[in-house]
Amino acid sequence: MKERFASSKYFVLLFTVGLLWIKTYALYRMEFSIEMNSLLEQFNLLINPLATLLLIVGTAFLFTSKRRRGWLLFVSIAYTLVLYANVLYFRAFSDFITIPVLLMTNNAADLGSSFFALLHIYDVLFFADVAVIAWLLYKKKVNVSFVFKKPDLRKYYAIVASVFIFNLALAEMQMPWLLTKTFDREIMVKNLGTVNYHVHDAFMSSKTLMQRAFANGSELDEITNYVNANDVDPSEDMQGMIEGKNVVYISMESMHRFVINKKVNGEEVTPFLNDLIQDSLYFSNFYSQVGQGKTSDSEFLVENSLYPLPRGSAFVTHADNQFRAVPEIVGEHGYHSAVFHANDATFWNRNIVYDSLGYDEFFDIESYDVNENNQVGWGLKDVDFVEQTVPYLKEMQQPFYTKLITLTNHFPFELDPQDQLIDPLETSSETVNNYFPTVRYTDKAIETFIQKMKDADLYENTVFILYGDHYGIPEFNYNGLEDLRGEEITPFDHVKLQRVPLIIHIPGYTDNRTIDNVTGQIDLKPTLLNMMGIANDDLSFGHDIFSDENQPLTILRDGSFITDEVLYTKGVCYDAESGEEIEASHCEPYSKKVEQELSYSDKIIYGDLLRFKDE
Ligand code: GP9
Ligand code: MN
Repeated sequence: MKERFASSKYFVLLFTVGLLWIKTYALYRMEFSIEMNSLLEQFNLLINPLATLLLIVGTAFLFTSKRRRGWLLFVSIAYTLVLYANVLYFRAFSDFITIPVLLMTNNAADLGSSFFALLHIYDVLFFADVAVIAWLLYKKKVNVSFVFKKPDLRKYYAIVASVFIFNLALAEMQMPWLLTKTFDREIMVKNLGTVNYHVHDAFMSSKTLMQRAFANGSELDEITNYVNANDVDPSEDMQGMIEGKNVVYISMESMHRFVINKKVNGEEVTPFLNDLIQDSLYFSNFYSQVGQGKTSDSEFLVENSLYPLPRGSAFVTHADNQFRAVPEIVGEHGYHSAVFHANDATFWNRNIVYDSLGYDEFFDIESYDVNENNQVGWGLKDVDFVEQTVPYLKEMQQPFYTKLITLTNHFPFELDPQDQLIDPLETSSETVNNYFPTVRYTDKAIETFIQKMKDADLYENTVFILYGDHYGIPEFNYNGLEDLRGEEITPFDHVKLQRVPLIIHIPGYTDNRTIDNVTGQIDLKPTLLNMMGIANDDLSFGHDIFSDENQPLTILRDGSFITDEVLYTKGVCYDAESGEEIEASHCEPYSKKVEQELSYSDKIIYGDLLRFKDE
């Protein structure tokens, strides 16, 4: 009798957890079309609701037995409603709810009358388990009389914590950067579960909301003064040079500058780009200035001429800020703007940020035919991507301002054998070995794109700006680069490895040349606007790279900086040319400015200061 009582006392707890657990897993599989790449991922998806459910259902036993039934039912309903709200949101936007999204009333308005269309008759099944729980509690009067005594409670929490840590460890094993790069909501939900995802999101949102709440317009005056004092007159030669022409940016995934004009095993890595450079303005000292937000940071720099954030991605944390980005500005001059990127629209929060930046259209993975024959690594192969993009451009209202974001040359650099136009290298790093064939493949994709643009009669009237978004070889694979170079990679070399190609190709332009000045992604906005004949009256930290007055100083997100003469990183001042250590006094004149500029830019973003601009 005693034994039966003991075994039944956990019954209601475990039964409730079990039912809600099964339901969550069923929803993951049936509603949230979550991508599964390995058995381990499947296992993690299965176990990820467990710790949370044990924790929240377990709270019922902190209450007196009188309240316990009500609380158990309440928890089950609340949990179900959170899941169900996500289901409805996912049906509408293929995305999970975030706090900023909840606070964005226009999103709710978008849903509007279509709300009822999102409801399915079988949705009543979502609540079937809650009905069973209610029946057990109130009709069957199942036993809820036991109390957690202190030692039991400790054991219980220890079990919950162990399950959670086990889950987290599995997740970190697959995604080592999961907690620092919390940009992909599907990955968060897949690995940590819906509730933990929401807890994390709420924490992040409140943190940034506070900073915004305490901001006021007065800080903007100081920053405006700083920017004006450092402003340079844009180049008159280049002013309006491409007025009225279409603009196509190509963001080349993980494209280091060192692949340009490089041969491996006797073969060029980028034969097409090498030729293109002969007919283009080519910048050989152009730096990627990204932080943790990687590709999204490069986009942020290029569109806003603001620095990316020191932690996380501004695309994710400050998507709703007031910006004054290039798509919005050129839109006021009759341009139609669009982004092409064959990845999930929610990746890096693009579906939300692109609206804030003023983009008219976003052609995401849904706009592309992706099948098992044309994808590799992260998704649609670059050649197929550009081939499917040109017809959209052909239909587009002109002049257009567009951006294509390539994907195949992404870590870990996977490629099908038939796409390997050069052999992998043989260094001690698999990553470095595979990097060169995928770069070679992207080079071919860009060649295909330019050819298709010619075939579509779009080439002559379009300006092409190609840039690398950021480095491709992570530091932990530098051993392969060291094999290749036959020398150690120093902190000085590490900074130089942040250089990416910048190619401005203007069909018919005759003054093509290579420009060695130190420049960075932050400079593209003022440079392009001047070339388009549009005055840049906004807060931009970059400068027109063609201006005679320009005094090169390129600042990286970690506080490193580069001028024509010096390179500073990790507390050491170097001669920018030779890489020799020089006296700190050579770098000191810039240090204060660097710090000031980064902190001003952060203030603008954290305080959402541009919203005060017109006041
Ligand atoms: C994903 C692509 C890659 O859509 O932009 O992002 P990354 O990992 O390079 O930041
Ligand atoms: Mn990238």
